[in-house]
Amino acid sequence: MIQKVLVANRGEIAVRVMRTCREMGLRTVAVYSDADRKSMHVRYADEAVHIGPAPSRESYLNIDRIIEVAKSTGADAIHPGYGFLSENAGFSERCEKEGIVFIGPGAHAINTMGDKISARKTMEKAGVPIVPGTLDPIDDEQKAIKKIKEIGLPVMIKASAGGGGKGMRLVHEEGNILSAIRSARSEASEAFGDGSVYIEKYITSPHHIEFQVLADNHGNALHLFERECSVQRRHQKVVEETPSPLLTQEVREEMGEHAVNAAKAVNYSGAGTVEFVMDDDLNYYFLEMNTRLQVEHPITERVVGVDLVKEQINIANNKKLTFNQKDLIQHGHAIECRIYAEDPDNNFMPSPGVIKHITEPLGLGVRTDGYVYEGFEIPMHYDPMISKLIVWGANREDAINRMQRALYEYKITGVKTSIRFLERVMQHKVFQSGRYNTTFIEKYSDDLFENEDCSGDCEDMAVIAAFLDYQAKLQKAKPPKHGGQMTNNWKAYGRRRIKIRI
Ligand code: MV4
Repeated sequence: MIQKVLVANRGEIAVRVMRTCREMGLRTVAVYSDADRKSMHVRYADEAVHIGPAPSRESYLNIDRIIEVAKSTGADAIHPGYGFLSENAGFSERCEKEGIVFIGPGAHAINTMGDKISARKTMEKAGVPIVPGTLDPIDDEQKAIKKIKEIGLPVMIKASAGGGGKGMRLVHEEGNILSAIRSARSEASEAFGDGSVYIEKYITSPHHIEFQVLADNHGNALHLFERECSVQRRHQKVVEETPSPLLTQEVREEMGEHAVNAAKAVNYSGAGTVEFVMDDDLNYYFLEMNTRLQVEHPITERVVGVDLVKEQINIANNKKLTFNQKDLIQHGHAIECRIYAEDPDNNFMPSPGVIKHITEPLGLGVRTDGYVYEGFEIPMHYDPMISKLIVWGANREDAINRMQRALYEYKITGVKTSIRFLERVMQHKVFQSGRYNTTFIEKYSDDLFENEDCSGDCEDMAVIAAFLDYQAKLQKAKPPKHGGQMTNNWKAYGRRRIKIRI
C-alpha cells in the first residue's frame, strides 16, 4: 500500500493532490525548480526537494532526477498531476520498472490514445463513433485528394501525434489541400518528430463535451457524466460546466457508455477523460482521450460527489471501485472559471508579477483551487493560471448567479487577471441561454472585450476614470490598512456595467 506520494508537478494541482493525500494519511513529497522555491506546494508538502533550474525541461520534465528524488525520500508512488510528465508513456513505464507506483494509466493506454490514428482505429473497433475520415496516415497525396472529395469539404488535416490543436489544418477549398497536408506534416515533424497526418471531416461550430471515466485494475469501468467545455479560446478552456445545457438524458447515457467502452478498449486504469465534438443536432464523435486528471475535474467532483484524486490513489493501490454506475447521479450544477494572470483586454498577454493583494471568495457553494498568496511572484516560466474558481448551485441559474457573486468578491492586485472578463462571460445572454458552442468567445468578442469605442458610455467613463485616478492618488499618499484599498475601485467596476479603459 502507498504510504508516501511524490507529486511531480507544481502550482494549484500539486496542492490539490496533496490535500487528498493528507486526508488519506499519506506523506507527501514536493519537488520544485529554482522559480518555485516559495511556491505554495513546497510549503504544503511534508518534504520538498529542489530538482533543477526554472525551465521545465531541466526540472519538472527531468525523469531521472524525479525518480532519484522518489528513491532518496522513500516515496513509493508518484502522482504526475496534469501537463508535464502526466501523459508520458516512458515515465509511466520507468516508474513501474523502478518499483514506484505511477498514479495513472499504463504505457499501453497512454501510447494508444496519444497516437490519434491508433486511437481512431481502436475506437472504431470498440464501436465508439469517430469523426468520418481516414484510419491510416496519408502516404499518397493524389489518393488523399480523392478521399477528401469523397468525404466532402471542409476537412481537417490532423497530425497523428498532435492534440490540443497542434499540427491541425482546416481546408475549405480543393486548391488548398496539398499545401495543408504539407504544412501540417512539416509542423508535426518539427514538433513531435512524427510527420504522420490523417483526414477528418470538419465539424462546423462544434460543442466540446467530455466524459470523466474511472477504471480499476479488476475490469470495472464507469463514467461520472460530462463536462461542457465549449467556452474556450485558441484551444485554451476558459469556463467549464456540468451538466451540459445541451445534452438530453438519452444522449448522455449513450455517450457515457461509449466513454466507458473507450476506456475498456485500452485496458484503462485510473481517471481519464473522453473528448467528443458535437453538432447542434446532437451528433457526436470521439475526438481524443486524455489519459490524466484534468484541470476542470472539480466540477465533476462537486456534482457527482466523488474525490477523483482519492479514486486515483485507491485504483493505483489495486483496490476495486466501491460504487457502480447506477450509484452515480448528477446533483445540481457546477461551473468552473479559470483565473489567469493575463490581460484579456490586451490579447490575453501574460501578466507575471508579484501578487500585491488577494482576497478569495468564500461562502456557500464556493471552492477555489489555487496556490498564490500575497507577496508571491508568479513565475513566467509556466502556465499563468493563478487559480480555479468552482461554484455549485441547485440549478444552472443559481450556479451562474453564485459565480457572479464569487467573481465580485475575488480581488487580486499586482497582476492583471481574467476576472473581469469572466464576469462578462457570466453576464452574457448567449452564455446564460446555454446555447453556446466553441465559437462563443470569438463570435461575441465585441461584448466580451473592452474596446476604445465606448459610444454612449463615454461620459460615465470619464467620471469614473477621474474617480479612480483620484483614488489612486489618495492611496499613494496614505496606504490604508489590510490592503483593502481597492474596495471602492472594485465596487465602481462591479456596479457600473460599462466599458471602461484607464
Ligand atoms: C475538430 C473540430 C472540428 N472537426 N475536428 C481542436 C483541438 C483538438 N483537440 C481538436 N480540435 C477540433 N477538432 C473536426 N473533425 C474542431 C476542433 C476544435 C475544438 C475542439 C474542441 C474544443 C475546442 C475547439 C475549438 C476549435 C476547434
